[in-house]
Amino acid sequence: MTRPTLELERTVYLLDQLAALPAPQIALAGRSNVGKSSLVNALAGRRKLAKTSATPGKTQSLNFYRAQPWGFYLVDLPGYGYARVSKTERAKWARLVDAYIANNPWLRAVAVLLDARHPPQKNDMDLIGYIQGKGVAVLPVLTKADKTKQRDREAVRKQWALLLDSEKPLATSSQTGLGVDALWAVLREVALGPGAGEPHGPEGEERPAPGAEAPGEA
Ligand SMILES: Nc1nc2c(ncn2[C@@H]2O[C@H](COP(=O)(O)OP(=O)(O)O)[C@@H](O)[C@H]2O)c(=O)[nH]1
Ligand SMILES: [Mg+2]
Repeated sequence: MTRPTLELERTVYLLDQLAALPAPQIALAGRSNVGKSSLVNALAGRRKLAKTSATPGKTQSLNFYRAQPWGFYLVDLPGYGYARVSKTERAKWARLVDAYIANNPWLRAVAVLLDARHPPQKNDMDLIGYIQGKGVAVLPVLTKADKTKQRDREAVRKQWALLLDSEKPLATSSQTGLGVDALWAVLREVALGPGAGEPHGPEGEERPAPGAEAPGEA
Protein backbone atom coordinates (compact mmCIF):
# COMPACT_ATOMS: atom_id res chain seq x y z
CA MET A 1 0.00 0.00 0.00
CA THR A 2 1.24 3.46 -0.90
CA ARG A 3 1.19 5.87 1.98
CA PRO A 4 -0.75 9.05 1.20
CA THR A 5 1.34 12.20 1.30
CA LEU A 6 0.67 15.78 2.36
CA GLU A 7 2.49 18.82 1.03
CA LEU A 8 1.99 22.39 2.16
CA GLU A 9 0.93 24.19 -0.97
CA ARG A 10 -0.36 27.56 0.21
CA THR A 11 -0.43 29.67 3.36
CA VAL A 12 -2.99 32.44 3.61
CA TYR A 13 -2.81 35.23 6.19
CA LEU A 14 -4.98 37.86 4.59
CA LEU A 15 -8.42 37.93 3.07
CA ASP A 16 -7.19 39.08 -0.30
CA GLN A 17 -4.86 36.07 -0.58
CA LEU A 18 -7.83 33.77 -0.35
CA ALA A 19 -8.33 32.55 -3.91
CA ALA A 20 -10.21 29.34 -4.54
CA LEU A 21 -8.16 26.23 -5.11
CA PRO A 22 -10.29 24.15 -7.43
CA ALA A 23 -10.25 20.78 -5.69
CA PRO A 24 -12.27 19.20 -2.87
CA GLN A 25 -11.31 20.46 0.58
CA ILE A 26 -11.74 19.34 4.16
CA ALA A 27 -10.93 21.93 6.78
CA LEU A 28 -9.44 21.06 10.16
CA ALA A 29 -10.61 23.12 13.09
CA GLY A 30 -10.26 22.97 16.82
CA ARG A 31 -9.24 24.78 19.93
CA SER A 32 -5.63 25.85 20.15
CA ASN A 33 -3.52 23.06 21.59
CA VAL A 34 -6.05 20.34 20.71
CA GLY A 35 -3.36 18.60 18.65
CA LYS A 36 -4.20 19.78 15.14
CA SER A 37 -0.66 20.32 13.90
CA SER A 38 0.41 17.03 15.44
CA LEU A 39 -2.40 15.25 13.62
CA VAL A 40 -1.39 16.82 10.30
CA ASN A 41 2.11 15.52 10.91
CA ALA A 42 0.81 12.08 11.86
CA LEU A 43 -1.30 11.93 8.69
CA ALA A 44 1.71 12.97 6.65
CA GLY A 45 4.01 10.56 8.46
CA ARG A 46 6.38 13.49 8.96
CA ARG A 47 7.53 15.14 12.12
CA LYS A 48 7.79 18.75 11.13
CA LEU A 49 5.40 19.44 8.28
CA ALA A 50 3.13 21.46 10.56
CA LYS A 51 4.62 23.35 13.47
CA THR A 52 3.54 22.08 16.84
CA SER A 53 3.71 24.23 19.88
CA ALA A 54 3.30 24.13 23.62
CA THR A 55 2.46 27.86 23.58
CA PRO A 56 -0.60 28.01 21.36
CA GLY A 57 -2.47 30.88 19.83
CA LYS A 58 0.15 32.13 17.43
CA THR A 59 -0.68 30.75 14.01
CA GLN A 60 -3.25 32.94 12.32
CA SER A 61 -3.02 31.51 8.84
CA LEU A 62 -4.92 29.02 6.74
CA ASN A 63 -2.60 26.29 5.55
CA PHE A 64 -3.55 24.30 2.47
CA TYR A 65 -2.04 20.82 2.44
CA ARG A 66 -2.50 18.78 -0.70
CA ALA A 67 -3.23 15.08 -0.17
CA GLN A 68 -1.82 12.82 -2.83
CA PRO A 69 -2.45 10.70 -4.81
CA TRP A 70 -6.01 12.04 -4.62
CA GLY A 71 -5.44 15.76 -5.02
CA PHE A 72 -7.83 17.01 -2.36
CA TYR A 73 -6.81 19.57 0.28
CA LEU A 74 -6.69 19.47 4.03
CA VAL A 75 -7.01 23.04 5.17
CA ASP A 76 -5.65 23.80 8.60
CA LEU A 77 -7.71 26.62 10.08
CA PRO A 78 -6.27 28.82 12.82
CA GLY A 79 -6.98 27.59 16.33
CA TYR A 80 -9.63 29.40 18.32
CA GLY A 81 -10.66 30.01 21.89
CA TYR A 82 -7.25 30.84 23.22
CA ALA A 83 -7.69 33.19 26.16
CA ARG A 84 -4.61 35.30 25.51
CA VAL A 85 -5.67 36.21 21.98
CA SER A 86 -7.03 39.75 21.85
CA LYS A 87 -10.50 40.72 20.65
CA THR A 88 -8.97 42.20 17.53
CA GLU A 89 -7.20 38.92 16.81
CA ARG A 90 -10.43 37.01 17.29
CA ALA A 91 -12.27 39.31 14.93
CA LYS A 92 -9.52 38.73 12.38
CA TRP A 93 -9.89 34.97 12.86
CA ALA A 94 -13.63 35.16 12.32
CA ARG A 95 -13.29 37.27 9.17
CA LEU A 96 -10.73 35.00 7.55
CA VAL A 97 -12.48 31.77 8.51
CA ASP A 98 -15.86 33.22 7.56
CA ALA A 99 -14.57 34.26 4.16
CA TYR A 100 -13.06 30.84 3.65
CA ILE A 101 -16.22 28.94 4.57
CA ALA A 102 -18.71 31.25 2.86
CA ASN A 103 -19.53 30.28 -0.70
CA ASN A 104 -16.77 27.71 -0.92
CA PRO A 105 -18.12 25.10 -3.31
CA TRP A 106 -15.09 22.88 -2.69
CA LEU A 107 -15.51 22.57 1.05
CA ARG A 108 -16.87 19.09 1.78
CA ALA A 109 -16.71 19.14 5.59
CA VAL A 110 -14.95 20.59 8.57
CA ALA A 111 -13.20 18.03 10.74
CA VAL A 112 -13.56 19.37 14.27
CA LEU A 113 -10.82 18.15 16.56
CA LEU A 114 -11.91 17.43 20.11
CA ASP A 115 -9.75 16.52 23.07
CA ALA A 116 -10.53 12.91 24.03
CA ARG A 117 -9.76 13.68 27.68
CA HIS A 118 -12.69 16.02 28.17
CA PRO A 119 -16.46 15.73 27.95
CA PRO A 120 -18.05 18.04 25.36
CA GLN A 121 -17.19 21.68 26.07
CA LYS A 122 -19.24 24.75 25.33
CA ASN A 123 -16.72 26.38 23.01
CA ASP A 124 -16.49 23.19 20.96
CA MET A 125 -20.27 23.16 20.66
CA ASP A 126 -20.17 26.83 19.67
CA LEU A 127 -17.72 26.04 16.88
CA ILE A 128 -19.80 23.09 15.71
CA GLY A 129 -22.96 25.20 15.74
CA TYR A 130 -21.21 27.89 13.75
CA ILE A 131 -20.06 25.43 11.07
CA GLN A 132 -23.43 23.71 10.86
CA GLY A 133 -25.07 27.12 10.68
CA LYS A 134 -23.07 27.69 7.48
CA GLY A 135 -24.59 24.52 6.06
CA VAL A 136 -21.28 22.65 6.21
CA ALA A 137 -20.97 19.08 7.50
CA VAL A 138 -19.03 18.49 10.70
CA LEU A 139 -16.73 15.51 11.09
CA PRO A 140 -15.89 15.07 14.78
CA VAL A 141 -12.45 13.59 15.57
CA LEU A 142 -11.04 12.92 19.02
CA THR A 143 -7.36 13.70 19.60
CA LYS A 144 -4.82 12.62 22.24
CA ALA A 145 -6.53 9.26 22.73
CA ASP A 146 -3.28 7.89 24.17
CA LYS A 147 -3.82 10.10 27.19
CA THR A 148 -7.10 8.40 28.04
CA LYS A 149 -8.22 5.02 29.28
CA GLN A 150 -10.33 3.20 26.76
CA ARG A 151 -13.38 3.20 29.06
CA ASP A 152 -13.26 6.95 29.61
CA ARG A 153 -12.70 7.52 25.93
CA GLU A 154 -15.72 5.39 25.04
CA ALA A 155 -17.85 7.43 27.42
CA VAL A 156 -16.71 10.65 25.73
CA ARG A 157 -17.33 9.18 22.26
CA LYS A 158 -20.85 8.23 23.32
CA GLN A 159 -21.53 11.70 24.68
CA TRP A 160 -20.48 13.26 21.39
CA ALA A 161 -22.57 10.81 19.38
CA LEU A 162 -25.64 11.69 21.44
CA LEU A 163 -25.00 15.43 21.22
CA LEU A 164 -24.38 15.42 17.48
CA ASP A 165 -26.90 12.72 16.67
CA SER A 166 -24.20 10.94 14.70
CA GLU A 167 -21.81 8.02 14.74
CA LYS A 168 -19.27 7.96 17.53
CA PRO A 169 -16.31 10.17 16.59
CA LEU A 170 -13.10 8.54 15.48
CA ALA A 171 -10.48 8.40 18.23
CA THR A 172 -6.94 9.28 17.17
CA SER A 173 -3.51 9.67 18.66
CA SER A 174 -0.64 11.40 16.94
CA GLN A 175 1.62 9.86 19.52
CA THR A 176 0.77 6.19 18.89
CA GLY A 177 -0.77 6.45 15.41
CA LEU A 178 -4.09 5.12 16.67
CA GLY A 179 -6.87 5.89 14.18
CA VAL A 180 -4.62 7.64 11.68
CA ASP A 181 -5.18 5.18 8.81
CA ALA A 182 -8.89 5.10 9.59
CA LEU A 183 -8.92 8.90 9.50
CA TRP A 184 -7.27 8.90 6.07
CA ALA A 185 -9.98 6.55 4.83
CA VAL A 186 -12.75 8.79 6.18
CA LEU A 187 -11.15 11.97 4.82
CA ARG A 188 -10.75 10.40 1.41
CA GLU A 189 -14.35 9.26 1.33
CA VAL A 190 -15.73 12.58 2.53
CA ALA A 191 -13.56 14.54 0.09
CA LEU A 192 -14.09 12.41 -2.98
CA GLY A 193 -17.19 10.34 -2.29
CA PRO A 194 -17.61 6.60 -1.77
CA GLY A 195 -15.47 4.39 -3.92
CA ALA A 196 -12.86 7.08 -4.46
CA GLY A 197 -9.28 5.93 -4.53
CA GLU A 198 -10.28 3.25 -6.96
CA PRO A 199 -9.08 3.74 -10.51
CA HIS A 200 -11.94 6.06 -11.50
CA GLY A 201 -12.98 8.91 -9.23
CA PRO A 202 -16.42 10.49 -9.30
CA GLU A 203 -17.39 12.35 -12.44
CA GLY A 204 -15.99 15.82 -12.69
CA GLU A 205 -13.71 15.62 -9.66
CA GLU A 206 -10.02 15.13 -9.19
CA ARG A 207 -8.74 11.73 -10.09
CA PRO A 208 -5.55 10.02 -9.12
CA ALA A 209 -2.79 10.69 -11.62
CA PRO A 210 -2.56 8.00 -14.26
CA GLY A 211 -0.44 5.18 -12.98
CA ALA A 212 -0.69 6.34 -9.37
CA GLU A 213 -1.30 3.43 -7.12
CA ALA A 214 -4.27 4.00 -4.85
CA PRO A 215 -3.82 2.87 -1.26
CA GLY A 216 -5.56 -0.44 -0.70
CA GLU A 217 -8.77 -0.77 1.21
CA ALA A 218 -8.37 -2.00 4.75
N1 LIG B 1 0.13 12.62 24.23
C1 LIG B 1 -0.21 13.28 23.14
N2 LIG B 1 0.12 14.60 23.01
C2 LIG B 1 -0.26 15.26 21.89
C3 LIG B 1 -0.99 14.62 20.85
N3 LIG B 1 -1.23 15.54 19.88
C4 LIG B 1 -0.66 16.68 20.31
N4 LIG B 1 -0.07 16.54 21.51
C5 LIG B 1 0.64 17.59 22.26
O1 LIG B 1 -0.25 18.68 22.50
C6 LIG B 1 0.41 19.94 22.33
C7 LIG B 1 -0.28 20.78 21.25
O2 LIG B 1 -0.16 20.11 20.02
P1 LIG B 1 -0.29 20.88 18.62
O3 LIG B 1 -0.29 19.82 17.58
O4 LIG B 1 0.72 21.96 18.50
O5 LIG B 1 -1.74 21.53 18.80
P2 LIG B 1 -2.49 22.61 17.90
O6 LIG B 1 -2.37 23.92 18.62
O7 LIG B 1 -3.91 22.15 17.89
O8 LIG B 1 -1.88 22.62 16.54
C8 LIG B 1 1.86 19.61 22.00
O9 LIG B 1 2.60 19.67 23.17
C9 LIG B 1 1.77 18.19 21.46
O10 LIG B 1 2.96 17.45 21.65
C10 LIG B 1 -1.32 13.21 21.02
O11 LIG B 1 -1.98 12.57 20.17
N5 LIG B 1 -0.91 12.62 22.17
MG1 LIG C 1 -1.11 24.16 15.44
